[in-house]
Amino acid sequence: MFDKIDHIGIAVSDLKKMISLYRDSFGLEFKGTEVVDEQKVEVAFFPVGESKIELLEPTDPEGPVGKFIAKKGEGVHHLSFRVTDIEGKLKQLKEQGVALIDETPRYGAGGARIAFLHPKSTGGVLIELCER
Ligand code: CMX
Repeated sequence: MFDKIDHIGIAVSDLKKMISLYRDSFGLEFKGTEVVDEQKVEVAFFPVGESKIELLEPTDPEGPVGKFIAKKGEGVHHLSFRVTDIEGKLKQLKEQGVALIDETPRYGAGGARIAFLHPKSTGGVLIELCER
């Protein structure tokens, strides 16, 4: 079903400060930032092995990450699994009774096609499927 962990998304309220932590203190390679209007976030990328850390700062308090920080504070926001045939995977998961947030994929950071599963059916973890 899933090939590998594509990235871990972490909600932050001060992207500049957290970029400095991950780049300067943790010594990770900083690959730049991107504003993803559709998700109302600015994302900073840090490859780690085969996966990435994505720091997510809300660009709008009413977006999903803005609401998350207001409710729960900063922290791990989602886990993204790399897949092939994202439509087929969504169909299989739906048939197995998993609640989908996205019935069809949309576009995320880096031009990836992404779709989310609802945390109510995944043990409280927001899971993203990601096809590149
Ligand atoms: N992880 C775990 N649980 C979460 C969550 C998260 N990231 N975000 C919200 N929830 C939980 C809430 O705690 C709440 O639980 P309770 O009902 O037990 O209180 C429930 O989900 C509903 O949350 P809400 O605050 O009322 O918010 P909404 O229902 O409006 O939205 C969600 C929740 C998950 C459907 C929405 O955030 C969403 O569609 N997320 C997908 C898109 C996204 O997160 N994009 C940002 C990153 C994009 C990128 O990587 O580029």
